[in-house]
Amino acid sequence: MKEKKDKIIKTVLVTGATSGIGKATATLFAKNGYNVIMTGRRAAKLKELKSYLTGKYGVDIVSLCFDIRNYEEVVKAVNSIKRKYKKIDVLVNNAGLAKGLSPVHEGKLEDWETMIDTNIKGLLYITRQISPLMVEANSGHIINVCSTAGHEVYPNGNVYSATKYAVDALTKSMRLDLYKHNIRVSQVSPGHVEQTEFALVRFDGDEKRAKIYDDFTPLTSKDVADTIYYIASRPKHVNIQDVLIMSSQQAGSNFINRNGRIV
Ligand code: NDP
Ligand code: 8X3
Repeated sequence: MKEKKDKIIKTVLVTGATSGIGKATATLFAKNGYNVIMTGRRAAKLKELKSYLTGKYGVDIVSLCFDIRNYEEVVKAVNSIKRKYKKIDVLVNNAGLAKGLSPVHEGKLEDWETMIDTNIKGLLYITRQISPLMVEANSGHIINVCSTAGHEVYPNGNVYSATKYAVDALTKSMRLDLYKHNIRVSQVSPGHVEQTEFALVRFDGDEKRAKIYDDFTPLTSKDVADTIYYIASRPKHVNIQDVLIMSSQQAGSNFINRNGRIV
């Protein structure tokens, strides 16, 4: 007779789940039976996604509304879940953005601060709060969302690229700090991704400038979510360190075949 085993329910924390890659990732983990803690600044979007995922997949969904650039807000948010979630199995460090696309001599300081504070300091703030729980549990998996821009530069991408090079360095160094605690540290580095608000945010809501995917087919947010879930679902002895992924029409940051979308 087969022994009946209780199913172990895992918990994932996804930052920046109100749109794009984070939303697709939160949805995919919920679909696969994970309890999902998701974060972002837009309360209405979190509420809408929470009600959709709870209704559709019947898993526990917690939404935490805070600005990842503010360390006090990060600490408060993580403290609010610590009693219920002693163990976070997977942390997806996804919240991030690009602001502007200008040569360095014309760049806006405010844009630079926003990117550095969100993409580097925000990632560090949440990691500082969640990684001790993983060390205590002697298990866990951190998956950072980097970019092709973290591996090569392109004209006017200066500070955004610098923040993603920093993410790459943090992925590598966090792995050195944490592998002895049985914690995997991985990274996904996508090229252009649609079904996101990335371009709209980069160009300050200018819809015309944000139309950058009309003449080629980029990746979708689901393609990246699938990759993140694949990384998270490997057997415990396997750590995928980095996945550099681009659409078939992109060969590098500076090489895109813009001769029409794939039909
Ligand atoms: P979106 O703009 O669709 O999503 C960004 C997410 O980050 C949103 O949920 C947003 O939530 C959150 N976020 C931004 N700033 C903050 C903040 N200060 N505090 C809390 N949350 C914040 O873009 P993507 O899905 O494309 O971006 C996700 C990640 O993927 C980013 O790290 C980006 O650099 C990376 N990436 C994107 C690519 C692309 O072409 N789209 C390619 C390669 C990497 P809210 O606004 O509610 O706070
Ligand atoms: C987003 C991709 O090429 O716009 O990280 O920097 S790119």
